[in-house]
Amino acid sequence: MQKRTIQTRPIEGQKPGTSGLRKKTRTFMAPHYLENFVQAIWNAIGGVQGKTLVLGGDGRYFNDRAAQVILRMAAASGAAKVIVGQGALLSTPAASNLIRQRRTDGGIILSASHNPGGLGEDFGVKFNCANGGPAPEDLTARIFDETQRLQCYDILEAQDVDLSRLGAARLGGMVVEIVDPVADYASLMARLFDFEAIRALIASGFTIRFDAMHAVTGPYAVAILQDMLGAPEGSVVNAVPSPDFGGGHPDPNPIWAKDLVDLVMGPDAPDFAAASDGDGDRNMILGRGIVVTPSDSLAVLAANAHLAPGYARGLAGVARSMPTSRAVDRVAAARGLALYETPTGWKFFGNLLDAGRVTLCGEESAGTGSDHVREKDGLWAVLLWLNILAATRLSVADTLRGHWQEFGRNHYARHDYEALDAGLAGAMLDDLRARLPDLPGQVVTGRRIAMADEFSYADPVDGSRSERQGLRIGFEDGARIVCRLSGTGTEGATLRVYLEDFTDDPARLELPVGAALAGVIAAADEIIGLRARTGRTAPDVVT
Ligand code: VG1
Ligand code: CO
Repeated sequence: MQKRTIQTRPIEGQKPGTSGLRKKTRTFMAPHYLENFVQAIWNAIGGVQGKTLVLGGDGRYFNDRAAQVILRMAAASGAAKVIVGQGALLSTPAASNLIRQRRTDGGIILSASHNPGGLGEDFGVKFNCANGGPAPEDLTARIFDETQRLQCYDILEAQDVDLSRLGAARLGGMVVEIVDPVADYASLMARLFDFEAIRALIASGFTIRFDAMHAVTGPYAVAILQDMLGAPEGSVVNAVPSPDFGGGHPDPNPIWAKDLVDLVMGPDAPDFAAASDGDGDRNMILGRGIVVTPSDSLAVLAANAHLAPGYARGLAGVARSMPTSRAVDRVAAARGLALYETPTGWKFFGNLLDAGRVTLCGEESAGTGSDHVREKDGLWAVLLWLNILAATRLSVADTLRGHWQEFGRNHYARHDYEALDAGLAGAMLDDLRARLPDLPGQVVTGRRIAMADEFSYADPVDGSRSERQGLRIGFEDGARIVCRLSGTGTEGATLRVYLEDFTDDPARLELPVGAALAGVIAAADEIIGLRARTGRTAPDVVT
C-alpha cells in the first residue's frame, strides 16, 4: 500500500456553516473536493499522527464512498486508529457518545442532517472534538483558513475496507475498528432512563409510533423501542435507512412528517408519536390530538427531567438558542435554575455543558439534549418523554395543558422563506439592522416596541465572542420577533422569522398558534417589509 501526496489547489466556498460543511452531493463528489476539506481538518487540528478518531454517517448517498476516502486519508497521515460504525453508519448522538466513551481525539460525521439526500441533493461533513461536540467557531475558522491555502493532501492507495463485518481490520499502519453503531448508545440510554417503568407503560397498552423517516435512527429505534422496551413490531416505521431517505426530507416537522400529524389527529391515533431527522439528532413529539412545539418540549422536559433516574439529582441549569421561545425561561425562573441564551447551533452549548453549568439544552428547530453527549439527541428526547409519561401516567396533551396552566404559554412559530436571492435577503437584513436603533418606542400594529438589537454572544466560559447572531425585536407586551439567515442551506438564502407571544390568560392558553400570533405576524411584515421586498405573500415552511 502506497502513500501518495496529491497536488491540489484551494477550492472556494469550503466554509463550515451552522453545522459543518454542507453542499450538493455532486459538489462533494467533484475531484479533490472532499479530500481538500478533510486535509484542511487534519491541518487545522495539528495533524492526526498517532490519533484515534470516530467515523460514521447517516447513510445518505455517498456516505459509504466518502468513508473509504477518509479512512485512506487518516491512514496516510499516520492515524493510529479509526473506530467506524458498521456499514459506516452512526447517528450524530451515537458518534458523539463513541468519541466520549472511547476517549478518542474527535471524529468525523458524514451528514447533511435534515437536508434531503441523493445524487441530486445534499451531503455534509462535520468534525467533532474530543468532548464529542461540534467544532467550535475558532476551529471551523481555522479549517476554512486551511482550505484557502491547501496545496496537497495525503492519501493511501489501497482497496476498500470491508465495513460490513464487525471487528478489527488494518489499513496500512492504521487499525480500523468496526463497531455495532447501536450497542454503546443503547446502553447509555438504559443507564439514563427507567427502562422498567417505560416497559410497564407500554405493556399496559400505551401505544407508540416512531417514524425514522428512512434515516439513521431506524436501527436505533427498533433496538431500543421494540426489542428492549417491548413496543410491538411495526411501532417503528420507515426504519430502514435509505440513501435518499425514501425520496423525502428527513426533517421531523409538521410539513415533512405530515403522515404522523394526520395519524395523531385521526381516529387511530397512538398515545405517543415521534420522529427523528436524517442523522438522528432532532426530534418531534406528538400525542393523541396534539403536536408539541419543540420550544414547549424543552420547557416540559426541563420541568420534569428529575422524574428520570439520570436527572434525579436535578438540573445544573438550562440553555436555549436565542430564537427558541422563552417557555423554558419560565421554568428556569420558577425553579431557580440558571438560564443561558446562546446563538443558533449546538456548538455553542459545548462549553456550558463541559463546565457543568447546564444539564439540558434545546433549540426551536426540534433539537433537545443534555450533558450525556455533546450533540442534540432525538431518541434521547423520545425516551425522556416516555420516562416522564411512565412516571406521571398523563397523556401528552394533559402534560402540555398542565404545563401551560402552571407556567403560561409562549405561542410560537417559525416562518421560513426559502431560496431567496442571497443579495436581496442580505440587503433586507442590512436595512433592518440599520433601522434597529430607531425602533424602540415605535408602535406597530398596536404594539409598542421595547427593544431592538442584533444578538451577539460572549461565551461565559472562554470569553469568545460571536457577533451578528440574529436581529431581535421585543415588544412591551412580551411578544418578540427574531430574524436571521439560515447557515445550513445549499441553495440561495433562507430567511427565518421567529415569532413569539406570551399569555397566561386562561381563556387564551389553548388558542391555536396561528390565531394567537396573528398580531405579531402582521407586525413582523410591517417592520421587515418582506412582502413588499420579496413579493412573497406567505412563508414556504411554517414550523
Ligand atoms: C438549523 C437550525 C439550528 C440547528 C442547525 C443544525 O440551522 O436552525 O437550530 O442547530 O440547523 O441542525 P440554520 O442555520 O439553518 O438555521 V441539524 O439537525 O441540520 O444538524
Ligand atoms: Co440533524
